[in-house]
Amino acid sequence: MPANLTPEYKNAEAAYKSATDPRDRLSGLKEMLRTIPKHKGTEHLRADIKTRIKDLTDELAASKKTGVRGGPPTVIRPEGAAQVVLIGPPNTGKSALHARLTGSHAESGPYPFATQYPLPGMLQVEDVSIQLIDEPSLSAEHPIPWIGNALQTADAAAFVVDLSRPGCVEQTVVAHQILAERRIVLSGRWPIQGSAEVDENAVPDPFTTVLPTVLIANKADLLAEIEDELQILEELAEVDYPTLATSAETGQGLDAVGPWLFGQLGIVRVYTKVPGMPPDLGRPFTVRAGQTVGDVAALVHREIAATFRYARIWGSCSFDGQQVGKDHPVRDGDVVELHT
Ligand SMILES: Nc1nc2c(ncn2[C@@H]2O[C@H](COP(=O)(O)OP(=O)(O)OP(=O)(O)O)[C@@H](O)[C@H]2O)c(=O)[nH]1
Ligand SMILES: [Mg+2]
Repeated sequence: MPANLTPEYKNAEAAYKSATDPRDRLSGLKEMLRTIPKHKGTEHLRADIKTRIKDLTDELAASKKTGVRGGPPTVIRPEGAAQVVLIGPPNTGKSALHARLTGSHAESGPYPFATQYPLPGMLQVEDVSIQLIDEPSLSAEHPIPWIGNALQTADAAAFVVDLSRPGCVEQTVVAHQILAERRIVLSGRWPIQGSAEVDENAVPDPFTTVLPTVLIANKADLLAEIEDELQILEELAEVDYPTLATSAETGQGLDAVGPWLFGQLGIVRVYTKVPGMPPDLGRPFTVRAGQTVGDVAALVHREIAATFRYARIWGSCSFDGQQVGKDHPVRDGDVVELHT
């Protein structure tokens, strides 16, 4: 049945999805409930929203009672060109990878559950940074109540496995079950391949988070070759993600991770310039493949986006300095001069 959701509801849903503070999320949910059309087609969705409101209200009340909730934050504010979470079974080398890739001091040890809270770090790829977050392991023995929330802000996931370990398949299955319970769905499809077909009439599920996922076969130094083990994992655990082989121990494959993520996320760098001045090649603004001059303007300043008239662009156009409108898609490396 078509959901016939109104723009008002869609705005409320977008606000909820982009909010990281629990109180903002709660107001987003309440607004969703207020604006959702009430008919048979939205019955399940309304029930879901009500459950989420109740859960979040309880959670907020509990944290008030105990004062500030103890421990470091569990939701990390996105920074840089994209946020990618390192997840997976225990002891696969997520923290070791995080330390090698971002220069963090992520605690890594020959025992499981060394990581208790998310740890952010920045992975530098040329002149952009991708935020990598080291997460606690996903396992039945050590449930993490907040993990579903923590993954909501991510743009993508790196699912780290240790193929040399006998329990790898089972642990991978369990980790996926834990994610499914939290309605986190991992997908082998990345933004650069274009977004999946969306059925306009289908009832959307704002509480399911789909994360493009790369399988990182870490500890590659412990296996002569990974192909057979990988095939077994793919078949038995029913996973089908693009795969990168790495070793946090020897450094094998680590240089490929950043450029791979940059490409598959469809990160597009745009440099801005002021009329009559050379471009600012210091720090690019980043958008995603398919985004436009208008999206860049919105990143630069809300005011500029609101009063935008035209842009001059160097790079993706047929001639340098060509005048374009806000719907012109930008390409990696473009220089844009915004006129208001
Ligand atoms: N041989 C080898 N050992 C590794 C590699 N990566 C990590 N290790 C070792 O594996 C053990 C676990 O590494 P961690 O980085 O703590 O793994 P984790 O996935 O973060 O594990 P938890 O957060 O504790 O669940 C440590 O003893 C690391 O030194 C690798 O590529 N090769
Ligand atoms: Mg760890």
